[in-house]
Amino acid sequence: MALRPILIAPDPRLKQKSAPVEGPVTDAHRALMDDMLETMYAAPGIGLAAIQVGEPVRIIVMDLAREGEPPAPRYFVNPQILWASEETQPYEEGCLSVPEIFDEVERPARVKLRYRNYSGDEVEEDAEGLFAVCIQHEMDHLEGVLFLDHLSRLKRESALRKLKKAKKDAAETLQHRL
Ligand code: K1U
Ligand code: ZN
Repeated sequence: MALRPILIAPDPRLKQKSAPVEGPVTDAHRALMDDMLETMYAAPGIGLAAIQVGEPVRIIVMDLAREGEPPAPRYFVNPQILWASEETQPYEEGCLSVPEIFDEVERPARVKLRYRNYSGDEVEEDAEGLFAVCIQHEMDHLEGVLFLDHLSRLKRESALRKLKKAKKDAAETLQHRL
């Protein structure tokens, strides 16, 4: 297992659409999922899409266990939303690729999913609450969409300015140290 660097917006790779896993789920896919999970736990976060570590494939990892609960890793290969409720719910979202920015996004409250798991078995499952929020956020990453894209233009542009400044400051700090 290895920690992988997480891409930070506005990295253009985060805007690309990820390709489906063709054929069976292999040991190479499982090695990527293991790396992603380790990277997500270290961040720390509750979800991660493969494109956030630079791999444009339709793979997501997640762990929604609360503090003090045993780890509950989950793996989603080629996830699809089969149904979404008309009812929506707001949630204050964050993103490991958009550090230190949080804002409310409104999404369907419940979704029905189909995906393949770590073993490659096909699973159908209903999601609600934080699970529904997180899987929709992560599936947006597979389409090259960030939670910022759900916000008003004003909020999105202000967030992107903040991110660009933080990147510039970090590069300057690094240069002063060399
Ligand atoms: O970058 C990501 O896609 C992961 C993101 C997932 C997410 C969070 C909240 C709403 C929707 C999707 C995160 O994990 S951000 C960090 C976070 O939420 C968290 C970190 C530590 C403890 C608890 C939560
Ligand atoms: Zn995210």
